[in-house]
Amino acid sequence: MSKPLRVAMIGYGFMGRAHSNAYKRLNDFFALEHRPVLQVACARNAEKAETFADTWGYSRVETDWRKVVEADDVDLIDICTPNDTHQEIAIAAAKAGKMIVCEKPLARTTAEAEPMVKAVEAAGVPNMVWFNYRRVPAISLAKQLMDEGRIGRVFHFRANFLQDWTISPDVPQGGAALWRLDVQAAGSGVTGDLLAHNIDTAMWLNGAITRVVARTETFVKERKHQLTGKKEPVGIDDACLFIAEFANGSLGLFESTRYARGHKALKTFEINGAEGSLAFNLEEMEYLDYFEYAQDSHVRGWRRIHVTNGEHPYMDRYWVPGLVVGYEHTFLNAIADFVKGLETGKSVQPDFRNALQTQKVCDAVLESARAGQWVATAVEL
Ligand code: SOE
Repeated sequence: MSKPLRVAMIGYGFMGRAHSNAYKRLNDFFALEHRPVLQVACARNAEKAETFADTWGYSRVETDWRKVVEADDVDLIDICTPNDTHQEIAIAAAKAGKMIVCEKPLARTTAEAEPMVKAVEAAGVPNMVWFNYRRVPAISLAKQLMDEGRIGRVFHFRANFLQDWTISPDVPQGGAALWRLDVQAAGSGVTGDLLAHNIDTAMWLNGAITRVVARTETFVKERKHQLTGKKEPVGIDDACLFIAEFANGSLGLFESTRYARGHKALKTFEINGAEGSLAFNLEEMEYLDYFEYAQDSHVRGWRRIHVTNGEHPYMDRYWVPGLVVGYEHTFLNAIADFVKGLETGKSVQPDFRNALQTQKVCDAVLESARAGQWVATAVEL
């Protein structure tokens, strides 16, 4: 007999779709006791909530999230709203004893995120932040190889997240779909939206980042705000570059921008160690590149691992070797791990406390860019 896991989705954008798809397909691929039930779709706009609920199969709609977190027919709250609303919803949901899965970044700032961590820990409710890229099978394989010590002492971690969708000064800021450009709603620009992913991956693979020095830029200084209809100053960082020191003595170099013409979601990393290197590129997400120094020198070279075998992370759940999975499966894998955590009693990572560490690095990066100097992160891993 399966146990229902009644889900309330708060928000209806791109991430609401990605998560809804994951709930719907979960039991098709993973053998789990719990079965997600799409119970409530919540949005302030009733028509949008209805359309979303009809499309994805939610049983009912609400326009007030406060009613949703208190509802008796809901077990799990999924927060897919703009960043400025995460804190209030998460704290209320924790107080109501609900499980919570929250879109990244956890909040706009560390100060905003800390009470969220306290609330879920005080309530003892299972919680997770959707840093989905950890669940790309090739990135999970990189984690396995790092944990096996395959590349030895790490010297360098290099990561990018490049996009190009905000180059035109005619792109407005604020409101539906464009809240990521509005500093009030988002908290920051590429730092919280894109670099947070790179930072999460980096600290998962290579340990704590201890200090950073950063430079940010806002190329378009004013944009029309969709809600006021007026041109308003742009408060977000359009681009951010930073250098990092890791606790293990390695050096990090990170770059993110929405002004890299031609790139839509070029998320990459390369790690160089004494015994080898690893490289990943989201545009070819089924591959992990691995250089192994221990091979005889006449055959030594980069090897491309097609991460589709049954022994690769998550891949035994999907197709036969050689056949790939995609972006949407990262969300399936994430919710599968969360549900497995419920069934084994082992909390899933990244939880709120772990995601708080990424938030601290983001804050230190933005502070360093303002101050023009190195800033310590106070990360606790
Ligand atoms: C922004 O364009 C965005 O959708 C991020 O918000 C997501 O977190 C990232 O995975 C893809 O890009």
